[in-house]
Amino acid sequence: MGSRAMSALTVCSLAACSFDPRGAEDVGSPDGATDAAEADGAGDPDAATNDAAAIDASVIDARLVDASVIDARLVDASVIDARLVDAQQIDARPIDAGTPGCTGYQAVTGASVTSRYRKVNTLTTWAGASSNCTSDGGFLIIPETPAEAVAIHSFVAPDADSPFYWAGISDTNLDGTWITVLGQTFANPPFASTQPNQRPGEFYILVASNGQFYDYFNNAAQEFACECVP
Ligand SMILES: [Ca+2]
Ligand SMILES: [Ca+2]
Ligand SMILES: [Ca+2]
Repeated sequence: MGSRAMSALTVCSLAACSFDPRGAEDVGSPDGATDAAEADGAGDPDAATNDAAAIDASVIDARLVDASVIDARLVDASVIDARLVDAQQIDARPIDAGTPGCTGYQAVTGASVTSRYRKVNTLTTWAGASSNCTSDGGFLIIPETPAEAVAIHSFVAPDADSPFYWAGISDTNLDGTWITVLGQTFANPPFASTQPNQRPGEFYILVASNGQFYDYFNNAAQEFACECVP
C-alpha cells in the first residue's frame, strides 16, 4: 500500500467517509447489500412491474386492433344500412306493382302498341267484365281507334251467336254522353248507322267485327277483353 492510499484510508477513518454520498446512502439503506443490484434493475420489483405494464400495453394494443375490427363491424353496419336502402327499393316495388306488370296480358297486332290485352271468352255482363279487368290492374278495353277496335275483335274472336265484345265505355249518367271506365269523355264514338238507339237501359258499348259501336244492355252476356298499360 502506497502512502497516498494509506492517506485516503486515514482520511476516511478520520471523517467516517462522510464525503462520499453513495457511501453515506449505503450506510443508511435498510437493504444496503442489494442496492448494487438495484442499480441494474435486476430483481427490482418496480422494474418488473414496468415490464408487465409494457406487456399490458401490448395487450391494449391488441385490443385496439380488436377495436378496429369493431370499426369494421361498424362498416358492416353501414352495409346493413345499405340493405335498408335496398329495403326501400323493395318498398318501391309495390308501387311498381301498382301497374301489375300486366301479367297475363299480351301485345295484340294492330291494336295500341303501348297497351297489352287479355281476352275472356266467357259470356259476362258489362259490369262483371269491368270488374274482372280491374281485379288485376287492367280495365275493360277502350278502343280509341278503329284499328284497335277491329284488332281486338279478332283477338277476342267472340262466338258467332253474339259476335260482339264489351268496350269500357258507357253513358249511365246521361244518355249520349259517353264516358270511359277511366273517367274520360269518349268523343265521337263510331256507332253503326242504326245506333245508338238509346232504348231505356242501353248504357254500354258493344263492338262489332268492323269496329262499329252499339249501345246495349248490361244484363246481356258477352265476351270481352281487358286492356293494360305497362
Ligand atoms: Ca285502348
Ligand atoms: Ca244510353
Ligand atoms: Ca242499341
